[in-house]
Amino acid sequence: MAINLTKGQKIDLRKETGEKLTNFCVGVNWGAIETIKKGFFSSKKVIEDVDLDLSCIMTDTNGNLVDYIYSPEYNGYLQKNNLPLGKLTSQDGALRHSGDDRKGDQDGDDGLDNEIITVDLSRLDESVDKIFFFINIYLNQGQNFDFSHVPYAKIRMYEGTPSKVNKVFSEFDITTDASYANKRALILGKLYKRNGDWKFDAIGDPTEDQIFLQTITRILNNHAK
Ligand SMILES: [Ca+2]
Ligand SMILES: [Ca+2]
Repeated sequence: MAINLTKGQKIDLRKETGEKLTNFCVGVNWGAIETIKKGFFSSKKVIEDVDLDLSCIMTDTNGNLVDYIYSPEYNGYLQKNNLPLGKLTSQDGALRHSGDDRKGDQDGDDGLDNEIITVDLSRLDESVDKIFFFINIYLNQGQNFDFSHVPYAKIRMYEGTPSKVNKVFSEFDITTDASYANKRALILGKLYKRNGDWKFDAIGDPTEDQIFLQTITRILNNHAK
């Protein structure tokens, strides 16, 4: 049975067999916003794309940034501002992002995650002590919504690959919590090392950040030390 995570819950990365969980995926599944526009004679369904971005940063025991994964879609802006460019793979190859999904499920929940980070803890750089996962809503021009408008957004950790789910280890439902209204960023949780073992802490902290760079700064200041 998958563990249904609640905010602040800490779990060991151990399978039911007691074996350590070292290879898994962290995936986010979400849907586009559906609204019914009523006319005089008929109504029609209008679908609005929802672009969530899953990212992560790795820090060392002193809380300093070691590496990161965030979308290269923002490289134009990042380059202009002399900021590190986006990338989908960590330097050690231990973490890999499946790529940017800009729309969300268009036809109801397909049960598959729209953005996934594959994790292999055995390949991780020795200096990495914590890995923080977070998501940000990217608003296209003319859009204005927050997590409370997204029909569903769920995070899960599972064994398998981006295209095949073998066994779900834990799940975390984002949009059912009322505190996520008016929020466009969410610090999902952290993997952290304790006495050589990896654990997961479901932080579930929503924030008003407008862009992922603000979320990174917030994590480094408030969570990584
Ligand atoms: Ca996206
Ligand atoms: Ca999906």
